Amino acid sequence: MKIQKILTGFGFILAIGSGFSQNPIIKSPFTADPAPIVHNETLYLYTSHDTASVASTNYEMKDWLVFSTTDMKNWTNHGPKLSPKDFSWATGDAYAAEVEERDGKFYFYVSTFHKKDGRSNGGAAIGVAVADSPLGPFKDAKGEALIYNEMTTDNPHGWDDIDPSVFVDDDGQAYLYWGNGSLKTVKLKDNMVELDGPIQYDNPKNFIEGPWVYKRKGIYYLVYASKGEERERIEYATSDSPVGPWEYQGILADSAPNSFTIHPGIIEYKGKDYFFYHNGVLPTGGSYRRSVAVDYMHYNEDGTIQKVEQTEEGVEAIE
Ligand code: FUB
Repeated sequence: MKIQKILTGFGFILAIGSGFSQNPIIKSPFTADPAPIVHNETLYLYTSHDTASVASTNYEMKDWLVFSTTDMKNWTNHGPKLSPKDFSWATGDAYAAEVEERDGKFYFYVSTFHKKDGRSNGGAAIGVAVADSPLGPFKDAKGEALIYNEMTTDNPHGWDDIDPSVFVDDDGQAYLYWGNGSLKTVKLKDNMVELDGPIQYDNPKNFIEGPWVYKRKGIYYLVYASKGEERERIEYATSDSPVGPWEYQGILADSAPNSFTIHPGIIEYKGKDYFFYHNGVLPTGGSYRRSVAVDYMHYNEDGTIQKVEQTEEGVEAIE
C-alpha cells in the first residue's frame, strides 16, 4: 500500500494508493470522536486529537482538528482550529466536539472542563465557538460555558456533561444533546448559543455517551456509544420526535478494535451514507491513541439500519 503525504499551501493531503480510503483514514496524528458536516460539496471532518504517550493511562487532548475531502479518499489536514485555551473559562482536555452550520455561521460545540471559579466548581462543561467559515477562525461565542456541571443534577459524577450533538429540525428549532451516564436534551434559541427551556433527562438502553442525533425520511435517530461486553459499542434508537421517547433498535456497530471507546459520526455525502468512528489499530495505538475510520452505513426499507461492518479497506473513492 502506497501512502503519499503531499505538502500543500494549507496542510497535508493524505493520499492512499488504491481505490479505497483504507482505515483508519487519518494515519497521523492520532484522532478520535469524528464529527462530519457537508458544506459546498466538501465534507469537513472535525476530530479530537490524542497526544498521550504510549505509556499513558489517561487522555491527553490539547485541541480540535479539522480535515476535509471531496472524494472520501484524499484528506486535507487543516490542523488545529480550536483549543480549550480559546475559552477563558476552560481548562484541561479537549474532548468530543461537533459543528453545526446555521445561517452562514458555523457553531463549534465542544466538551472540555471548567475552571473552578464563581460560576462552577469545575468538572466537564460544554462551550460553543463560532466562525463564518468551516475552517474558522473560531471564537468563543458566549464568553462563558453553555453547560457546566452544576446545571445538570441527575448524575453525581463530574464528567457527565460531555459529547455535544446539535440537531436543527425542519421547523428551525435547534436541540442540544449530550451526556455521559444519561442523555440530556435541551432546546436552543435561534442564536444557537442560549438554552431555550428546561433540560430533559433520558436513559436510553445501555447508553454511555457520544450521542449523535439526526433525521432521515421523517425518522429521528439517536445513535450512541453504549455499554458493550468489555468495551463500548454503538447502539441506536428512533423516534417520531426530536425529544423522544426513543424506541430502542439494537446494536449498530461492535466494539472498535484496541480501543475502549467508540464514537459515532454519521453523514450522507454524494449519495452514500457513511459511519465515522475511531479505533486503536495503528502501531502504538490504543484507548488513548485512537484513529478515525469510516465505513458504509446501509438503511433498510423500514428505516432501520444494518449493522456496520468495520473494515480495513474502508470506503471507495468517489470519482
Ligand atoms: O475523547 C474523549 C472521550 O472519549 C469522548 O468525549 C467520548 O465520547 C469518548 O470517545
